Amino acid sequence: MAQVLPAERDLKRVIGDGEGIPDGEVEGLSEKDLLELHRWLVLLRTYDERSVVYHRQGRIGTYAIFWNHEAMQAGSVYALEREDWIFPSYRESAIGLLRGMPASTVLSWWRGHPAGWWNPRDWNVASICVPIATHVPHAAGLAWGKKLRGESTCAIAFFGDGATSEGAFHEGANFAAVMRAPLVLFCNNNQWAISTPLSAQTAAESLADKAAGYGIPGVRVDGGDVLAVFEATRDAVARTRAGEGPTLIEALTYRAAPHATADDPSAYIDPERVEEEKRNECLGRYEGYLTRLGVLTPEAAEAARAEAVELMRAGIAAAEAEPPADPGLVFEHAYADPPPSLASDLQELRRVLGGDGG
Ligand SMILES: Cc1ncc(C[n+]2csc(CCOP(=O)(O)OP(=O)(O)O)c2C)c(N)n1
Ligand SMILES: [Mg+2]
Repeated sequence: MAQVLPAERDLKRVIGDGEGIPDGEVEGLSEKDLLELHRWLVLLRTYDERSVVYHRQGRIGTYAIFWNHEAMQAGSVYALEREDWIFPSYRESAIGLLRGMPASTVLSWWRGHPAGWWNPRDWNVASICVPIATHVPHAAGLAWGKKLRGESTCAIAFFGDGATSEGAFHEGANFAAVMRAPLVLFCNNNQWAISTPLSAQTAAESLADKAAGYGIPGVRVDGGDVLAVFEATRDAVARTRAGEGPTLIEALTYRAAPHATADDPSAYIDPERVEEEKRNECLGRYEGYLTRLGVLTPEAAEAARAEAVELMRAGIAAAEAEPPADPGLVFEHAYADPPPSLASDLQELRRVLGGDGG
């Protein structure tokens, strides 16, 4: 019979504030690990900030900003093995970079170019999921399949607070729990689903509480604390590998940027709360921790930034150097027997684009 563990009320934290709250430490992480985690955070932060600029320059399309979500992404992926599967939502679009995926691939995705669609098997990173929560059952199915094959690989699915109201979340979480599938359910609770606040999303006291309904553990972690996220995910991964099934991790943060480049949050968000969050953003917090520990020098931080900026410069250049895609691709793979109107639509599209399809 499923054992129902009580949801952990308190937020797990490792990083102190340099004043009254002391720094903790995570067992098993060497100095090299700590610096690699820093490099990952810088890579994601730089990717995000440069992407907003590229959007404004008209070089990528609408873009889902993940500023201040980096600790949740880097901390959790660092707890995985390379064979473990990642199921990202649009908020984790660049998570493949942490596995060595070229920046040009992700930038191409945001340019709507086919070069942005990778083979998930190449990176063990599933396609970026835009429909809310529909990837949770996919992740549950893959994880269950790995278990059936006797492999020790697990999967992690990333989704937002809003996603926990979706049927697909429920179906995926319930199925994975019943099958004891090796799945980590990672909720980035940034307290907004576009303009819908958490208070209008759920009557539950915490999202981690929902785990009790599935008979799995629910843990709450400070989503701005990369080390606490790492530790919570490492524990959840260990549970999956021990055959104990899924864990729901609720990583608490606050969205400090617009939902996406097409959003104007001034219509609904409290600007003071956003400013407070910005002052406490996750990369700065981690750099403070590493500096207090004597592990990070300003030169090393600058070198990590320079490396990431160069990666982005090369990435956007490579994405822009892709030859234009054939517009016919838009019409392919949707119908076994395409209706005749599609042929005339395609003809019209080619005409509008300049005859040669480009
Ligand atoms: C099935 C579905 N319904 C609605 C949308 C439109 N939509 C896009 S983002 C979003 C909010 C999701 O919020 P949350 O799950 O909290 O994730 P966050 O964007 O905050 O990371 C919605 C409703 C969608 N993409 N898919
Ligand atoms: Mg959200």
